Amino acid sequence: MAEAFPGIKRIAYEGPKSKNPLAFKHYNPDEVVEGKKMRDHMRFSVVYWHTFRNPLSDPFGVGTAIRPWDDGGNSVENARRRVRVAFEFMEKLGAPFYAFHDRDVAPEGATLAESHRNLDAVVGVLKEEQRRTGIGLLWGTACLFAHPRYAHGAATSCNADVFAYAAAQVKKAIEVTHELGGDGYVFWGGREGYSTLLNTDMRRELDHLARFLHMAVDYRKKIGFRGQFYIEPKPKEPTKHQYDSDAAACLNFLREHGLMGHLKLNIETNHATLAGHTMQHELETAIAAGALGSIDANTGDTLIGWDTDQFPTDVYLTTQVMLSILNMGGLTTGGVNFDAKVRRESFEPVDLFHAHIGGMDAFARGLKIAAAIRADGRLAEFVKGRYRSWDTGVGKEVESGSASFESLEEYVMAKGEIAANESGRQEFLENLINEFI
Ligand code: XUL
Ligand code: CO
Repeated sequence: MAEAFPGIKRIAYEGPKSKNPLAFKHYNPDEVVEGKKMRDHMRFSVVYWHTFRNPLSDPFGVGTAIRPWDDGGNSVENARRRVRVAFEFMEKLGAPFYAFHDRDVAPEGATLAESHRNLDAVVGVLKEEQRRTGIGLLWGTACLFAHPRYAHGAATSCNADVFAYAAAQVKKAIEVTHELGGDGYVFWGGREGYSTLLNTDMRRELDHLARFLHMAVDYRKKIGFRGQFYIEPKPKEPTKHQYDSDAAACLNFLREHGLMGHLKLNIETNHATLAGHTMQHELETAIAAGALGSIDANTGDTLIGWDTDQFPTDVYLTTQVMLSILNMGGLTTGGVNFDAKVRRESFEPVDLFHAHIGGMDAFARGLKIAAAIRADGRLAEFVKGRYRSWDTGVGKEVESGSASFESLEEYVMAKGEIAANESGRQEFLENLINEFI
């Protein structure tokens, strides 16, 4: 097969002074930061859906993407050819991982059996290309939102037959993820939510969703799939309210239904901001529960209120993300997965390279800056010092559980009014961060 990206060689690290748009200025995979290679810190992953299946259409117009290798048809042959192109791209980019939905890689058939067969026919090529290149599957997932059968949701559909169909589809998607040695499997609740509560039995739908996830956990054990399960929060779009609206809602759901420990969270920046939170807030919420697994790296647009899935280029953002990840002790099964798409106006194949190189460089800078902030130590020291009243005396008694309302009343009666609070020093800390950016 002829090269799909002729003239583009393996993207090399050329350093910050390079003016070559097809080179990394900051991402140097073998460079060691805090005792670990950059490639292992980030575990970059390319998404199949946006990078190889998105025609770049929008609600006002058809796709603009120029993809000479793709005949635009829905044949298995086209799907198999596309795999070769995807791996050429990822190999040239130097991305160690990728992620897919079942229906991104292979066409849906007229029956479930035909869809399974189509998937198997493409998985064979994926396997071959993984072996040839050493590129691994970060996670697999099932598309439970595109087909009309999922109009009312999948696991939360009012129609039990749809629930069954979704279960059968996910069963197969977990099997192929396992077959491809995937490090994880994602549950993003596509249409698991509602458009109006007038027609919705919320209690019942949530119970069904929990039952679905328990079945997935049981099946994963049964077939010996050891990859990590993730749930991906998103507040709205396509439905008005998605049940997995944010990290806190997901954690509450997992706890309520006995699923904590079975699933971690896959946090996406644009979903965080749609939920009215910062990415850092969502990460810290997940980390506090010991449940941050992976991230979908992208960004929204402050002036557009939907999931624009843009490539991350804001170094302040990537610094915050990497600071949280380093403080947590790093990613293990998870990675920095570019759930991002080029703009409709960026329709040439080379734009796919520019986009990913930019995202990888932005994260490499974020990593280096976060490591420098940690080495400096002033930020962590400030936060630790701010809570020092909890390390001894009455604070320690509260934290250890030995204090009560009575003991605290006695303490305050003897002590009198609070002597002094200290400044939170927000501006001082903001300036401190900027010293490193
Ligand atoms: C949708 C989204 C999904 C998930 C995987 O907004 O983020 O692509 O990441 O289903
Ligand atoms: Co995502």
